[in-house]
Parts: sequence; C-alpha cells; structure tokens
Amino acid sequence: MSYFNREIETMPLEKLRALQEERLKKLVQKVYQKIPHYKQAFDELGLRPEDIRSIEDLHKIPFTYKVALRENYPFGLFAVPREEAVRLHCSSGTTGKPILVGYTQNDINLFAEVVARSLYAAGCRPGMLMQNAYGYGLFTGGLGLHYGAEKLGMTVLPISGGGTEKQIMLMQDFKSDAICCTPSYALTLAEHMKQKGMAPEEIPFKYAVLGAEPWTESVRAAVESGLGVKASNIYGLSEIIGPGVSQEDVDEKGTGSYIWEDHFFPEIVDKDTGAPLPYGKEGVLVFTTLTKEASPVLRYWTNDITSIYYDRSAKRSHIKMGPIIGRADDMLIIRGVNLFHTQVEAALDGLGLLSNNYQLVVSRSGSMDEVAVNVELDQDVFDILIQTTEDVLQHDSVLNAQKQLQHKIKSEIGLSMKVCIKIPQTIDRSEGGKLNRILDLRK
Ligand code: DLL
Repeated sequence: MSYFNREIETMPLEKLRALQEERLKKLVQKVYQKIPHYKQAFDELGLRPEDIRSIEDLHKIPFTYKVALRENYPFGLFAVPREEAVRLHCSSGTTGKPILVGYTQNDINLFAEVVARSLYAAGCRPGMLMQNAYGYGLFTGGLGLHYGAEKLGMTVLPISGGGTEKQIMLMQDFKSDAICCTPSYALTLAEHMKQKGMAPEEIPFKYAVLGAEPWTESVRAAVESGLGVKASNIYGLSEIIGPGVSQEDVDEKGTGSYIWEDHFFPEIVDKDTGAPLPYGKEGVLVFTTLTKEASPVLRYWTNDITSIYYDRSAKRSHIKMGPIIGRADDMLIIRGVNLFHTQVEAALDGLGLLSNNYQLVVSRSGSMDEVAVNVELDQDVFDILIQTTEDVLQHDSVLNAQKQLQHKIKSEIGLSMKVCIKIPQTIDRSEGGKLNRILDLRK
C-alpha cells in the first residue's frame, strides 16, 4: 500500500478548515461532558461548548498545561474508561511522576496512520527495511515508529536503541534501507562506523528519520555525509500522540515540517501573554488534538518554541513548522541574559575539533548563576591524538579549542562560561538515548 494520502495531504485550505471545525466542535462537546477538568475550566469562564463555533473561537478556550496532566494523574484526563484504552505510554516528567497518555484502538490506528504518512514523506516506501533504533517501552518513539512503518508496508527490525556493534552487523546482513533514531544516536553511529574504517557507501541506509530532540543543519550535514543518507526531521510529543505530529519532506529539507493538521491543530502564542501570534512569528507551539479518543487535549501548551507558516510552493497543503529553537521552560536567565542551549550549539559550529555532544551545567555561586559547558571531543580527533599523547585533554590543540569556544560564546551570546572538553561518549545520556542539554544544579 502506498501511503501518500493525496485527498487529505493536498486538501484545499477551505475544506481543511471545515473539517477541522467540524472535529473541533465535536471534541469540545465531548471533553466538556467527559472530563471534569475541562468542565470546570469552561464553567469558571462562563464558556459553553456551543460558544465554540469555529476555529476563530479557539482562543476563548484556556490552555492545558503540563501541570494539569500531573494533577489529574493517572487517569483523570481520560475521556474514556481506562478499560477502553488498549495501550498506555509515559513520558518522563521533570518530577518523580511521569506524564501518562492512553490510546483506544482508534487512537492506535491514528498514531500508525500519521507515522506512516510521515515515513512516506521521509522517503520510505513499502517493502523497505526499517531499522528502528528508537527506544521501545514507555517512550512513544519505539512502538510509534514500529506501527507506522508496518502500516506503510515496511519490514521493521525492532532493534531499539544502543548496541552499536549489533546495529552495524544487522544493518549490513539485512541491508536495512532506513534507520530511525535520535540525531545524537545517528551521530554516534556515524562516528563509530568511521572508526571501523567503513565508508558511507558501505552503509546500506538511504534514509534517516531523526527526532525526539532538537537538532540543527550542521547535525544534518554530519549525519548525511557520515551515513550516506537523506536525513529528515520527525517531531512529536507524547501528550499529543507521540512521533508523527509533524514531519519534514525529504525533498523539501530545511523548509519546515508538515503538521498533520487534520488531526493536530497548531497555534503559536506569545510565551508571556498567551496571545495568538501571526504565521511566521516565533512563540510557544500549542496543539489541540482534533480526533483523539482516550487522551484528548485542548490547546496544550507544549513549551516548544518555533513558528508555523504555509508554504505555497510545497507538495502538500498542510501547515509547516520550523525547527524547535528552544523550550519556553528551558529558557535560562543567566545574569539577566536569556539563554537557549541551542545558542551554545550555534557557537560550536565551525570549531572542528569538537563534536555536537554538549551539555550546559548551571550552578549558583553565592547569588550569581554560572554556566559551564561540557562538550565532547570529536571521535576522530580523539583517535588521532591518543596515538601521540596519553593526556589528550591537555594537548595544545584541545586547550586551544577550549579557549576559542569560550571566546566565541562570550562574543556571540554575551555570557562568560567555563568550557570543559570531555572524552567522547562521557557525558551521561538518559534512558531513551537523549542527551540532556541542561543540567540545572540550582534546583
Ligand atoms: O520525543 C516523541 C518522538 C519520538 C518524536 C520519536 C520524534 C521521534 P516526548 O518524549 O514526549 O516525545 O518528548 C517530546 O521532545 O516537546 C520536544 O521538546 C522534543 N522533540 C521531539 N521531537 C523533536 C524534534 C517524543 N524533531 C518533546 N525536534 C517535544 C526538536 C523535538 N525537539
């Protein structure tokens, strides 16, 4: 089965709006009746479900914040009895309790459909072999990509994350056509294979579907050249469904990722006032799930900062989103300066000796906040240097790179940060293989 859903994906905008409105009205009635949290939120404002007649009325509805998911943990925000959910997923919260989301059978079908659409846009086709290196388990990445790839008609290798040697052996034995994983794991794989003396032509992958964490064009360039693939972005979050909320088309790289807006209605709002912002302006991404049954959300405040816009020259009619440039809640204010970790990533660009694997460590000394940057040395550079010295980190070229980065950060961001160069693969990764970009020791 081919999975380019022409009718939906190229639907004229007026028709798409009509579909969204019809779905929104039903959704609002349903959550008002089924979920006490929403009934209370509406009642407090004197808002009735009938007041939401069109997309233009959406702004009247209050936002749903992550804290509502915490307060109603575990099943309080379900719109169906728990027994009707066929699956549960969790995403790690910043506190001890996770965020829980449920899926009915229809939700699972929807999840598979939007991921299948995404994989098709990423270049994958029925019959190709997908090496799925996202973590399986409570995380939505593994099973989400798995069901979507099967729905598209691919052969799925559910290898999960890690085990790099085995990943390499099986990709060669089975001639895997595509890999899906985090961008940082794709970089790790590329580094590892280079170390083994494998040329990109010897790697069977043609496509890499990367997401679950922010990444940049320089990471794309490194993955594409290192693995000999076309790499595209997949975005999503557990609260909305998981991966497959949006996806970049492999032939339209760098122009943004299509949001499957027949199911997930996006808005961009001001991070301080919550006021809706026009297309193209950066702000907080907010989603309303138009068709989900078990865990629907109205105006969910993702905390992800990006912009949305229509691309009239694109293949599909759906709206696109730019890369995630930061998180509203991850924004650090250091000695009065607003700081996103992606700014440090940008400063790393062009400093040849260093990798993209970095972490900001925020601490407090007296009343002053301090930021230190830990960044891993590039694997190749490390391999060369270790042949001549035992103490690679004290090598002149490394000390020089450290000074250069410190200087660049100061001049580009306006903050003095201590820079600490690390041996490759020594900064801690979390369970899903994600590199936690900020370690805040002040909390
Ligand atoms: O990370 C779902 C996913 C799995 C997406 C596999 C793509 C691939 P959560 O664990 O709930 O879900 O984390 C969601 O991760 O709000 C973003 O901050 C970040 N994120 C996810 N995809 C991207 C991306 C999955 N492509 C949170 N670019 C989101 C930037 C991303 N950030």
